[in-house]
Amino acid sequence: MGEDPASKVYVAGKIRDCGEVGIESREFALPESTTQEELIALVQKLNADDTVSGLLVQLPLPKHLDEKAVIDTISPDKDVDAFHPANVGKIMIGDYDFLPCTPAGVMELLDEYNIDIAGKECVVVGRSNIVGKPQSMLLLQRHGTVTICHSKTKDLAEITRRADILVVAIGRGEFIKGDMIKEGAVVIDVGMNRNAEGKLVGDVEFASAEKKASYITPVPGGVGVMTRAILMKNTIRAAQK
Ligand code: L34
Repeated sequence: MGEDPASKVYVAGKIRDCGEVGIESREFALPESTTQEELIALVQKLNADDTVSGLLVQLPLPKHLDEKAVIDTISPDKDVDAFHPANVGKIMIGDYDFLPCTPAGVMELLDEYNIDIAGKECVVVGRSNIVGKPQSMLLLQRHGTVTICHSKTKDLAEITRRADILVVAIGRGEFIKGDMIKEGAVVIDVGMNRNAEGKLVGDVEFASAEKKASYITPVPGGVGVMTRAILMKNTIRAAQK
């Protein structure tokens, strides 16, 4: 929807990934002027289309559109982002069909590097519905001791310094510095920000953080590409179902 330059890059990446994996994709690049009714009508049409296994509405939406109403319209069976309330609720219970792409990508990274979660101090910085909250639930399901921090948290550095596994998703460029990280911690940077020079940076200041961390994800080339990989996995799962 509209002219968000970051969205264009992300969606182009998803379409490219589909081609590589062998998933047929269709893009509907709707103008900023699209009404709520028109967008909802398109989602309903794709819900009813048997040739479509999965669909997503790339966020953010232009301000005049009601994100929640649009997400509520997506068929939970085709909801490859796992943003629909029915799928969000299933995550709370631990009995789910799809996981949201970014937190699931983070879990897959931890598993791929054999990083144990059980009993570990896991600190999630950020409490969004699409990353912070589901990420916390997934770490909890794997028996982490989870603390969720946010913009109102007092003594943030004191809490982040306790983390064995630190997941940062606050949307503030290079906010977490090396002195906020415990020696040997695993640092996962979900952030995607452009700094004053137009360079892509995460929510973690990589240069100072990598001196402390045992493992750390780069930006770009870290969590973002995992988000796209899990979207492919969810779409194949939707098709199989
Ligand atoms: N509905 N909206 C919906 N689903 C999603 O899963 C997303 N998200 C987030 C934004 N809005 C969404 C994404 O797709 C973030 N996101 C996303 C996807 C891909 C990448 C980053 C974020 C990505 O490909 N990152 C590349 C660099 C891209 C660049 O050069 O800007 C990387 O290497 O990290």
